[in-house]
Amino acid sequence: MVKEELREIIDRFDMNCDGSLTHLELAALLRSIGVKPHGDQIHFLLANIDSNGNGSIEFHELLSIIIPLINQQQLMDIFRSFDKYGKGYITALELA
Ligand SMILES: [Ca+2]
Ligand SMILES: [Ca+2]
Repeated sequence: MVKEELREIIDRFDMNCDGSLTHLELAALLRSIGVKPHGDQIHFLLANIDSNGNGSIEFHELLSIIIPLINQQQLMDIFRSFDKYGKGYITALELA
């Protein structure tokens, strides 16, 4: 359940649809949940999350860092912030 929601969130910010997040895409994701990291902090985060060292955040890398940090309720709140119509899923319109 949490995985699916996280997947939706990642897809939302994966601008070039390659299935992973660059530091720019990660920055956009963080800003959307109210975190405004500096460039240095983004690079620090990226270096910590990017366990295979390829310079971008794959889904499983984000999952491994997010799951211990965030409880399901917080994740649901993030998800709902995108789910403007309260249908329980994010429509193409909301992503536009
Ligand atoms: Ca991407
Ligand atoms: Ca990686």
